[in-house]
Amino acid sequence: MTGRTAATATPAATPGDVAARATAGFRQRYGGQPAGRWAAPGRVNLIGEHTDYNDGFVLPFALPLRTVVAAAARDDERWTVWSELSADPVEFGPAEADEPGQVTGWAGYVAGVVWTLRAAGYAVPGARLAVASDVPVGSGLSSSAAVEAAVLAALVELGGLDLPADRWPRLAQRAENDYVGAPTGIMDQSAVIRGRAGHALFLDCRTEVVEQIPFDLDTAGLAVLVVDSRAPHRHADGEYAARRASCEEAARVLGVPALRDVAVADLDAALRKLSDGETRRRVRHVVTENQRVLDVVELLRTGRVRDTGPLLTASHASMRDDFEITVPEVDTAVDAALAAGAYGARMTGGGFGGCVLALVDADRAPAVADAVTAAYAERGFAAPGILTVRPAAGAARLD
Ligand code: GAF
Repeated sequence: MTGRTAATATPAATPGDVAARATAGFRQRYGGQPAGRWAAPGRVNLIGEHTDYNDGFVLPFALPLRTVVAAAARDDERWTVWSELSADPVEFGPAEADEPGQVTGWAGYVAGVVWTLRAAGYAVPGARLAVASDVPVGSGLSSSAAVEAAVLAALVELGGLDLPADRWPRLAQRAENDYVGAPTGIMDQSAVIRGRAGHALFLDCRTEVVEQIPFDLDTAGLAVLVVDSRAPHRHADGEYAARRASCEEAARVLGVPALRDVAVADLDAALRKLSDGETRRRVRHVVTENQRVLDVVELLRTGRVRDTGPLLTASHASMRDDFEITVPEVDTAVDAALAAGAYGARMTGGGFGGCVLALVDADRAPAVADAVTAAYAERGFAAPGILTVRPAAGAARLD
């Protein structure tokens, strides 16, 4: 369930709407009925930012906002894909699918999935696909991973491919890294594929071992607010790649396979080996963030959900001051939420805009949302979008 707080104007779409839109799109573009509909959600990350590509720990959860793909196999080796984001369908065949980057824009994520499956040796069925989505694009809620996962689920089933779901995140990540060309880690694909309702997904990004950590907000009388900062993604791609390169270079200098191998207890000694201040700050963020994930997991295991708040806020300070990936809009949302009584608040996702999450008492959610909206108005920022969310299920066939 997703609810919009009093501070927002647009009513939330019901989960059934998006599936109906995908089916209607399929009928209208292709005629006839789809063979099935497959859904995958967006995600937020409770904590563990820029730790995934450092072989570290993350704790995301899947959102109730979903992308739905209505699809049917076709007899030839061609893929036609329509999305409600664009007027005309895009069609491609093996030549474009086998050459990374040939299909661009949103359809590139679909072609990337076809590419990753074919590159792994699977006989991917040709298909007609219609995509509808409630996951906002460009808000840092992993709309691209949602498309990848829903398309993957559809093609695996339409083709009867022998491919267990625990292998999907790595394949979807490859689509994004090697076909689309975005050097992301494995968090988003894991969250949207392996997420479970009522749980946060504790993922060790080195081993891909997951543990479902109960995250029952209702019983605790809590809510998670997700604030879309509406900040434009300024240079996000280049800055993300620069952070990743800086972390990898630091690991090389420190003589470890990845920054995950630097424990908090060894941080000071590690920092002394690094000559420039910026790299030291990057390393300090990653090492302390990994520890914060472990600490939050420990608190959740013992039911101390409220006590996670200060760790969420410390994560934000680390992203702001050490990793330097926040922008005034997200800092304003965090500060306003905390001043209005949130237990903790932080930017979630890759940074340079995107969303903020805040942990609040459920009955305070409207007041905190109003406070954030008022702080935005005072600073002259475009009004934020605000949702309350609960952990939802990962990718699945709908019917
Ligand atoms: C983006 C990436 F896609 C993830 O892999 C992760 O690195 C995240 O930014 C930052 O934690 O969402």
